[in-house]
Amino acid sequence: MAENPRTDSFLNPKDHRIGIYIKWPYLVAFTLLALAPVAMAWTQYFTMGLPSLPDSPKINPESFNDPIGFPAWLRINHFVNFFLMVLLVRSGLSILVDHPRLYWNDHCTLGSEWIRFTPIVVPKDSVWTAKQDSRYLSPWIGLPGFRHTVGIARIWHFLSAFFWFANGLIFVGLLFCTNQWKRLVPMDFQIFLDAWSVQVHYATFHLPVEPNGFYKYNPLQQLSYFGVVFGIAPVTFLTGLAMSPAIDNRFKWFPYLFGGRQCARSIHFLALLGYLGFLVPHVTMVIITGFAQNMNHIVFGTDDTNPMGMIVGLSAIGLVAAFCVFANWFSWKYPRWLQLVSRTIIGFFKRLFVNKMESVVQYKKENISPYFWPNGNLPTCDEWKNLSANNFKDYRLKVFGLVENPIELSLDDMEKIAKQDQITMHHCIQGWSGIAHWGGIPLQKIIEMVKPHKDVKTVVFHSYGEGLHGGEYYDTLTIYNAQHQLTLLAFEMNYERLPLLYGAPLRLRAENQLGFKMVKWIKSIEFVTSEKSVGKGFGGKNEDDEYYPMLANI
Ligand SMILES: Nc1nc2c(c(=O)[nH]1)N[C@H]1C(S)=C(S)[C@@H](COP(=O)(O)O)O[C@H]1N2
Ligand SMILES: [Mo]
Repeated sequence: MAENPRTDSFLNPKDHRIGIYIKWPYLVAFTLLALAPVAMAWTQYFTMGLPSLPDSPKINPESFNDPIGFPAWLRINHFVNFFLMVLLVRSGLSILVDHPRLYWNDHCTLGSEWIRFTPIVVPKDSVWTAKQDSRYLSPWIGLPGFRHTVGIARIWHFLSAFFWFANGLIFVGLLFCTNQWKRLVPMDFQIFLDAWSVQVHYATFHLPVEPNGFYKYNPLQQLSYFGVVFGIAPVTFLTGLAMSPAIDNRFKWFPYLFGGRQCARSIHFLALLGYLGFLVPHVTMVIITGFAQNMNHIVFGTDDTNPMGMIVGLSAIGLVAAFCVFANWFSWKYPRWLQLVSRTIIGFFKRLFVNKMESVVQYKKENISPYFWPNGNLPTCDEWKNLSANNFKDYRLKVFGLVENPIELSLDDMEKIAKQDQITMHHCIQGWSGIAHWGGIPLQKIIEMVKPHKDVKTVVFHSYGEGLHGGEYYDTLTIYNAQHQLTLLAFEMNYERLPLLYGAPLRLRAENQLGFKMVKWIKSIEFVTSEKSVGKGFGGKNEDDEYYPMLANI
């Protein structure tokens, strides 16, 4: 199980240069947005002077009705949140650079990205696959780092997202079960005006007299905490869900709450910038407004200047850093364990919500993407080349395994049996999407013809092509997913015979799954009782080698 992440086959692609290239209108817009509150503050300061602030009366704890100090649950919750956010950000960055481009359109058309994290401008006249385009980060930044695979990064991201969400629910729940909500929720309009006055002070380098955060936050502080908890956090969660193929192809409106699947991905990234934009001033203020006392507030729940809060707090941050080192090491050494742990924990969540979602969403002809990213390597075997030389006239799809009636079908046979057309959105695990028309035979028709045995649970799709690290590309569907209405063996794309690059003669479409399940260049289909008997037994070439999930619906 031990594998060396530095070996060549894992440093894929070899060229993994990173850079940040943002289109200038966006750079200008973001800069203006960031500078506007500063410029407005200076203007006000020069024209009207410093605004007055509400005074912070000396608080007498005996007669104080609002929350006093920070109870243990809140302090623990704050630390758990910090720990999980570190994992989320590090794994999230690894996922981001697996398709290092962000768009505001569903199609991911070449050149339409508003920001890219790669120096590479994709050539328009030669094949450039999404896998070639992927990047990976240094382990100082990314989790796991080095290995290009998005599989492990997603495992960390989803595991931490799962606990982060639970932690967030507990936080908000207890906030309202106690009187702690009074610290955060704005109760009158005056607080917005006061927050602005505080901003004028900060932006012009005037530190106002701070209230003691043990009893009360300053207005700007309160609003920014409120914005993070009740604004950015839910947006992060929802835009994360809006990238799921099962959810998007079940509820069309959902990703369009954010403008579509790629907008959701862009907003998910902007939310990260939002957190960082909060974190930097937050930590700065904690340090400059009385570091020792502030640390005691959040570490021990006490209100004094004893250095113990600093010592224990900084040690806890050290522990988080140590865990990051451990997480990278564990990811390289025992990726299979991670895959199995995430199957159990994330599998539980998926069983509750997404596993039974059947795709229904279809698009119109005018929605078809002008460009569709390709993935995978064209088959190199003679068998496929010979078939291709003859336009696949001699191609016979072999359907075998635990079935009553094994069959072989030519493309013409399939077309005569049944032809279904669908225009659907494809979701690649790397992050890109695209809309295309697919024409082919519903898999259900073939299942009816071959009559699988009662104990068949899994359908295997064998390809003429090879995986990234060599060996037959294959994948599996559960018999349940194989019978969906939109599960199709496609021999047409965009109203023409399936092009070679996109999987000729035959490819799978399973719209509630991620792209890697949709085997191209299909050679044969096998019915088995369990995925364990095929390949390394994890349900597909990518599941075997890249630790991808077997049920790929988020
Ligand atoms: N045989 C084979 N099928 C494959 C792959 C591959 O590498 N080999 N890549 C998968 C992945 S990761 C995706 S996203 C889709 C891409 O399909 P496209 O090339 O039509 O965009 O094909 C899937 N099917
Ligand atoms: Mo993919």
